[in-house]
Amino acid sequence: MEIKDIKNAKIKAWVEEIKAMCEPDAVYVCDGSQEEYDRLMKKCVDAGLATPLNKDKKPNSFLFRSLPSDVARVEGRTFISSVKQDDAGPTNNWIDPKELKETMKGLYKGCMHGRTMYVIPFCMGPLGSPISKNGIEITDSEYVVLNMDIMTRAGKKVLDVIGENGEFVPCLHSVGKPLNNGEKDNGIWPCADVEHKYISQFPEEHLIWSYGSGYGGNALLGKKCFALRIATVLAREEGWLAEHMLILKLTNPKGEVKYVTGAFPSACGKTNLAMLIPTIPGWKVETIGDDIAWMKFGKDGRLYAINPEAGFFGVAPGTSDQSNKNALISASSNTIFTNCALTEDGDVWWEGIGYPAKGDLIDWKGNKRPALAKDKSPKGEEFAHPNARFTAPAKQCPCIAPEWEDPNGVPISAILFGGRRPSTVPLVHQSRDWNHGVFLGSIVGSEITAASTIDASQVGKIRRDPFAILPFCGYNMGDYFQHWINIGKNAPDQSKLPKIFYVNWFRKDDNNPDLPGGFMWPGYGDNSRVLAWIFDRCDGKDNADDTAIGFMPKAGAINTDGLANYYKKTLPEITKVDKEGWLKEIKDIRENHYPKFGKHLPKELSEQLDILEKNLSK
Ligand code: GTP
Ligand code: SPV
Ligand code: MN
Repeated sequence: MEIKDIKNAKIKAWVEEIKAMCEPDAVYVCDGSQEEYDRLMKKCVDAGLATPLNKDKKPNSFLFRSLPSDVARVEGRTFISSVKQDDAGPTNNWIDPKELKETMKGLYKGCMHGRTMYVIPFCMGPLGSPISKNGIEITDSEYVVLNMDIMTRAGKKVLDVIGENGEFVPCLHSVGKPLNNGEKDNGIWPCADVEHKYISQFPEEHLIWSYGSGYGGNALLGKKCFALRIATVLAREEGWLAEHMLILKLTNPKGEVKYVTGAFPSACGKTNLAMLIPTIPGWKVETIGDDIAWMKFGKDGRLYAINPEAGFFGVAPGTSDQSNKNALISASSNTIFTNCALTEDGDVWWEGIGYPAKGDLIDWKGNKRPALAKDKSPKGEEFAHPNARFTAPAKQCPCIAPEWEDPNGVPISAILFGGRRPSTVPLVHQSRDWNHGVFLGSIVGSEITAASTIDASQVGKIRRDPFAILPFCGYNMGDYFQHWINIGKNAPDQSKLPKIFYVNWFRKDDNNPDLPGGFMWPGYGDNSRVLAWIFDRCDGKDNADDTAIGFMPKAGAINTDGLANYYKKTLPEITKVDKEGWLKEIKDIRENHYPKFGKHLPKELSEQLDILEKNLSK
């Protein structure tokens, strides 16, 4: 389609304005058809940017390789450009919007020379849902168009929904690599140097400008930029929640159903939990979403969640038949792979795929190397980048719940928080009430993973990542805590609020040679044992002890049937209160974490910290 096919005057004017600034060779409005997808993919293959995979192994699937400077989100180059710095808060990078726009306009000027400018109308959430929101992404990257086609509902149908007067969030993206004088990409992933990358959100205008990166959340602007950074702002204005959470449907052996959301930081197990295959008989998990949840109160006073996305942008390494078979099946056709290794027979491979590769591999940097006899590689020598990803349509997931596109969403019974904590935080504990739950969310910490940094030396260090939304909150995190407190306070019916839990699959004991990876809990499918306890807690079952830190499983309340003996031995250790550890935790929260928020820290949270300290000293 062309600009003249756009009926909405506001969209048309904006597209014309960007065209004049970026000076593309051509402008194309995406209709979202299969023909368009195939044509753009062919363009990528012809430019040497995409490799078609073997049709017998991965039908209609393609591999892209990016550059080492463009393998993950760039938090240091991500900005919340609010009018006042105080509104961006202590955890976001801030530049005055006037200054940032001047800088970025300088970069955008003529940045699409030699390229086509694509206009992608997209919807976050099921079309026609009262919770969904529309956006228009302008980009000069075919890779982005192709990924947005899988990750969102995109194309002409969304222009029809927006109509002549509907609202939309304008999202501008350029890879920041103009092609002058007939220059070609020649198989090299286009992007700008790190210091010229800008992932900018203008919260007052509900506007996104991204420049210089073609990767993931930096470039697929519906995801982190819109569905979290801008949506957190909208959610606060409108009284709902936009969260970095998976959504799953849990069915017990009696056929009773509960829906659960979970906020874990990047690469900490959301996709895995959302698609889990329970190891305890009779239980079933189905997927609603694996990364983002938008939640609003329904007429019945319960909190309802939708998944604003239509696909999975999932971490490839570590995904195997054993760990996440459903993700592998989701990505077995019609999938885009990024930074995975390529096998001799035209399939993809990554560390932790469950089997060694044969012969030579082309690694994610494009180098041919003989495969190792195992499915692990030394750090820094991986064949697939640790943040290699698959982009797969959600509808291909074998365990997608039939109601995953229900425009009204699903009613949430439990909210989980979690992260990679090698010590202190137990396998599971439950908050006493809503505010205690908000406290638990506010203190989430985790080891840094390859998803959140392009600097490998940072990986493994522990940092606080409140609500797992640290890199994705579009306003002052202290005010975000207050918003969560207010949601509880103003809930239409307090008794119908979801119960809040803190889980940790990642306790470690490196001195126990029995434990694979040093993990004291098997994780993955065995997390169903914890989900079952949580399910029963939501029904008020008497299966918990009231401890200093909250409700914890009574001895024997976690089903251990079929669990390896060495895990039965570690279980008491990871289900008790580590008093020393928590006292250190309190000291760190009091001295380093909470003071950052100054007057924006809700008094309810300092009260919770005092209560915890008092409980522990009893
Ligand atoms: P983002 O897409 O970055 O937001 O990540 P995510 O939270 O969806 O993480 P994902 O489920 O893709 O998991 C990332 C990594 O954690 C993978 O390498 C998994 O193998 C590993 N992982 C997931 N669940 C578990 C678990 O229960 N135990 C252990 N030890 N590792 C896990
Ligand atoms: C994350 O980092 O949390 C992701 C991947 O889900 S990205 O979309 O690149 O942010
Ligand atoms: Mn994520």
